[in-house]
Amino acid sequence: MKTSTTRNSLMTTVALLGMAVFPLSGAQEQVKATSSTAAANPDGSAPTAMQEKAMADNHQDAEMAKDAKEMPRFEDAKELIAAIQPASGSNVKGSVLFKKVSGGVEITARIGGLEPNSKHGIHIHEFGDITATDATSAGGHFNPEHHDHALPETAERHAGDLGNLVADEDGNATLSLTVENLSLTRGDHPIVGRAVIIHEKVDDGGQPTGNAGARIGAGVIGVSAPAEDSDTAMSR
Ligand SMILES: [Cu+2]
Repeated sequence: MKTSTTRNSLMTTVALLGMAVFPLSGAQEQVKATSSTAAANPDGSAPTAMQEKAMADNHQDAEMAKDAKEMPRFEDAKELIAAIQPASGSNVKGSVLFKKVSGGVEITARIGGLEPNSKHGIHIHEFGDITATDATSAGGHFNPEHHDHALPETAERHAGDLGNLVADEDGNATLSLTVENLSLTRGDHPIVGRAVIIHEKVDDGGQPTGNAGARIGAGVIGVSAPAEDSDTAMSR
C-alpha cells in the first residue's frame, strides 16, 4: 500500500510536469485517483472524528466571520475586559470588566489566588505589554493628566489608580467602583490596549506609586462581548 502510494504520487508529479513518459491513459487514471481521495486522506481513508471536528470548526469560524461584519466597530465597544494572568510566579487569576455607564466607567474586578486576608494595589498601567514575567513591560501607571499618585477617594490622581483589592480568607477579592476619569475606546483617557496590574502589597497612596511592590497579576484590556448577548459573558 505504502509503495503504491509513493509510486502514485510520483507518477502524478511526472504527469503534471508534462513529461509524458508514461502512457497517457495511465497518467489520467493516476490524476483521477489522486483527486478522488483529496476530500478524505492521502491514503484514501475516511476522515477521522478529529478531522471532521476540525472541518466543523472551520465552518463555524467562517460563519462567525460572516457575523463579524455586522458587529459594531471596536471604537463603539460598550464593555472591555482584562483576563488577569499570574505574574512573578504567583497564582493570581481573574477578570476585570469595564462597562460604559453615564458619566464614567463602572469597574468590576474578580480576582482569585491571592494570599488570604491581604490587600493588593490594582492599577491600570500604560502599556498592554505583559510579556515580561514580572510584568514590568506594562510600564508605569496610566497617568494622562500628570497628577500625583493617590487612592480613588482623591479626585486628582493617576487615571489608572484603582485603589486596592481586599482578599477574603480564601484569597478571593471583588472590587466594584465607578470612575469618571477613564473612557473605554474614545475620549480623553481611553484604556483599551493598556494593562491591569495587581500588586503584591497594599497601595498606601504614597508617592510615587503607592509602595505596592512586585506585580503579581497582569492582563491586557481588550474588547468584551456585551453581557446581554453573549454566552461567555453570561458564564462569568
Ligand atoms: Cu501598579
